[in-house]
Amino acid sequence: MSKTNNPKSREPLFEADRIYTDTTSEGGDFRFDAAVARVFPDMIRRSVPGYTTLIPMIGIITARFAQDGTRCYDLGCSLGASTLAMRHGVGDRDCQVIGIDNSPDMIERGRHFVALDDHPALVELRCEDILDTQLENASVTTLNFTLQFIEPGQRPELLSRIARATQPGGALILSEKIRFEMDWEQTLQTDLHHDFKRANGYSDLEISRKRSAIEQVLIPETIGTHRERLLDAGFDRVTLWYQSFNFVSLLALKQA
Ligand code: GEK
Repeated sequence: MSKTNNPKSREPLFEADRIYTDTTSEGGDFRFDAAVARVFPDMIRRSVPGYTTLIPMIGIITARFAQDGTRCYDLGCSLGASTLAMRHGVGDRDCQVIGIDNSPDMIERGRHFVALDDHPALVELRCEDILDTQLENASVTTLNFTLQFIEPGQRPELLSRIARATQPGGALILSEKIRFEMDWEQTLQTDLHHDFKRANGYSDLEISRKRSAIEQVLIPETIGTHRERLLDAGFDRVTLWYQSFNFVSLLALKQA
């Protein structure tokens, strides 16, 4: 696949991810800039095992927990794939769906995807830092592979703010790349993830260059750490609802 056309503008909506094929570029830490935003749908589908399954499931979970008269937040929404799944999950309930990302390139491109989706529920995309953004009256919040990019020391406060903003009976969907306590498990699951990337057409060089670029900015934690911190933050129950290799999604609930 190389390009997917946007029928309205004839501009490609996204391109194939070839970012780490260029061995002449200097490298440096991974950033959510214009080059990444341009290839993002292809990059995330080929890099995150189960991403294309997770997105529609976020719609199904939203449909169960969204409440009339509340907000549904998608924090770190990128191009709005999970935001749009939440929009469809909300159905005809009176909910406002708000996607937030601090990458202007993501938000700008995300607006095109939202415009192409004709579901009537209200969607707003905001270019803001989720560490500063005001959260209130939430029934469903999604952090789909976003918390991993937040500095670990800042994670407890963010999760507490989300829990405080969540109505009784509301939910947080938390998807993350994780690490494992046992060395053998960490090695095996990482190898399987790399096999997945290879099967999706990434070369060994691309895999190792991406790994070096991302390892300072994506800090994975164990499932145990996530569970404990969600409970400390003010959620009452946590269940693991999805796992594919070292990628998981947890559902944290506030009692009704
Ligand atoms: C999806 N949820 O397609 N404030 C706001 N946004 C942030 C911050 C921050 N402090 N830090 C990182 N981001 C999406 C995929 S990608 C996951 C999410 C990935 C944003 C960042 O700009 C990027 O768009 C997103 O979090 C993470 O379901 O690339 O692995």
